[in-house]
Amino acid sequence: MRELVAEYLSKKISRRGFVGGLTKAGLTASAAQSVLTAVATVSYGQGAGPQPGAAPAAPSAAAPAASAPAAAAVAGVKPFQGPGGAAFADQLIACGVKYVFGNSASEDAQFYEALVDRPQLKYILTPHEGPGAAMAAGYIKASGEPAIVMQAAVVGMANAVGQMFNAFKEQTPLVVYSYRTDQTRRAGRDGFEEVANQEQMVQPITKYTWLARRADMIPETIRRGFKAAWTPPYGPAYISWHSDYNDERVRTEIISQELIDPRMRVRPNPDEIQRAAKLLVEARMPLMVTGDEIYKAKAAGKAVKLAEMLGMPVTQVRQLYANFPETHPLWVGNLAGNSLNSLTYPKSADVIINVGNKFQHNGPTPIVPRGPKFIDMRIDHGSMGNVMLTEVPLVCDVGYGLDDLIAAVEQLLTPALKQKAVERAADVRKFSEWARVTRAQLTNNPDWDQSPIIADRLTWEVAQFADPDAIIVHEAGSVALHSFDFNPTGGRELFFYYGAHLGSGVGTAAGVKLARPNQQVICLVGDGSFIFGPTALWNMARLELPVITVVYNNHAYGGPHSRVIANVPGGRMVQTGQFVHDYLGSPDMNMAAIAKGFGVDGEVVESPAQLREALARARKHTVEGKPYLIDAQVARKGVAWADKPWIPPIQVAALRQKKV
Ligand SMILES: Cc1ncc(C[n+]2csc(CCOP(=O)(O)OP(=O)(O)O)c2C)c(N)n1
Ligand SMILES: [Mg+2]
Repeated sequence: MRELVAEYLSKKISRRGFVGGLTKAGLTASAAQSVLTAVATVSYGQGAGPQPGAAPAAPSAAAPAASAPAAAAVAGVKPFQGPGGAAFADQLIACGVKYVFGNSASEDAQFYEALVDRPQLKYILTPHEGPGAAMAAGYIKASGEPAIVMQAAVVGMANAVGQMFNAFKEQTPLVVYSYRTDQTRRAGRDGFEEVANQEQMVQPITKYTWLARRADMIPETIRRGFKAAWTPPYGPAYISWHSDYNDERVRTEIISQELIDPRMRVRPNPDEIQRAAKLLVEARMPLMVTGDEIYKAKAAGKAVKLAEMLGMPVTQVRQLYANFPETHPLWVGNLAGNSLNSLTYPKSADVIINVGNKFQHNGPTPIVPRGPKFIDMRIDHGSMGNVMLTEVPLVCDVGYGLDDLIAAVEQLLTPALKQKAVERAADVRKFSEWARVTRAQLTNNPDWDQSPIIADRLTWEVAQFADPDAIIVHEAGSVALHSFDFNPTGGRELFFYYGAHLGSGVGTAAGVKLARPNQQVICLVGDGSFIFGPTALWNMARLELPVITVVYNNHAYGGPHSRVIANVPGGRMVQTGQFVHDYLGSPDMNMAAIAKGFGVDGEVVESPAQLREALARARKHTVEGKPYLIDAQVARKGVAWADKPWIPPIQVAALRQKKV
């Protein structure tokens, strides 16, 4: 074999002759192919040109790769020669990817082939691209590690678009790939699965999209996708190439992602930090708004420290995560309205600091009202100054920003100012204790013991049941979350649905559990939301991801029901009870039966007592490594719900002439 290699390297024999010699020497065809790849890599590293007798030359295979320097080894840069699909796999490994979330794509054959000998890259087959992409996003969010979603051409991509939208809104670094079925020698002919400019379909909901123009550009395209997604502020990227590039033999470079990461972990401008610190210490009533950049930067402890130094109350505007401990005496609750003016307390903040919130404006009123001075600290500079006036902009990684601000405030705090902060903290505590007592009155609801269960009781029971460090994935429609006392500094964590393309909950929970196998994961999901994406249950069963899924099954789109009435109050719909858009009963869907079909045990519960027993069974299952689903029958609440809601009278039976 040594002679054979020497002959091949010195170009005495062709590639075909080399492989033939190896098989004659007793190697299997695939083993011979691996040896060829390994030897070819060496020869490329030595600066050898194209191989004589190589497979029929596609233009890019014959020409030396423009981007590939010939020699000198550089750490983290590996020369590569082989099929485009194998370059794809190697570059993913170099990007730090461990999991590929995919759906069957025949023309990725060379990629699948490459996986056989690359066990470090694990492929998770997801039977629908939507929940599959949600699973990838859940994994990325809970692990902080890169992953890729791949699917068949535009047909597969279209199913994942909803979750790409969620990733865009939630700023999740999700990288998605699908090939173009139209190959280079037939593109533009309106062929099978062809649509012009496929990558443009997702352009408005991605940070970066690109169609590679040559097979040897596959690794560079992947690197740019990951760089764009993982450079703060994070967001999804979409990469694509013609499917024949996966089969083409290429000479190119595989480069470690670290070597191209701009490492945008930015410290704030020191002058602005001084101005911010001065405003904060001199404030009569400062107020902090927290946001998801805190969770992403693991900086919740620092946010607590800054709040405590100043005796500053803390709130949050709609986000994905809980970014501040909800049991902390300075926590005054989430903002329910459209403006900080609508907080019950404090009523008169004169300095407001935002730490890492993107601010979802759902109304014409600016969330930060005109008047108070506004310090805006975040890396997502794009929306700064668009709606609200910014007195002090602090563009930075919020971890560094909080460090610097804490140090600057410390310098300025005199004993008198410290005393003021202590008094203010006592005032805030009075409010937060009152709010806690008020919230606890929830259990006095006259319907508390009712069957079907009221949503608040269901949430409360799950909160009593959940582990102290449980992760709650929440896609339970119009259900108001309470009683969990989330705490990002080591207690319970929240993964909410901010993007609101429904059908993400079950997939997200599966991905979160994959990333955090040692924490209890509970998925709270509305029946309508659940039915948009249950296929991830099958992944839970196959991968033994012991998630507890609780479906709030009111057999309805309860939220849309109430919102339609709010939009057309007292109209014909309310008068007649004819709502076409909201009732999912008759027949009632049985989510436990659906779960069984995916290999997940479960049960339907009607009463609070049954619920407790079901939760105990759920725990038993998860301890044994099995997922479990509880289909909780929940009361329909809101105005104008009939006991038996009206259904549009579309009677096909009357049209049926034949018994077929
Ligand atoms: C993919 C998708 N389709 C439609 C909607 C519109 N939508 C918003 S809430 C909702 C109903 C959710 O129902 P369910 O999960 O049962 O919660 P409930 O309103 O009953 O509390 C729908 C259909 C959406 N957000 N996403
Ligand atoms: Mg519902």
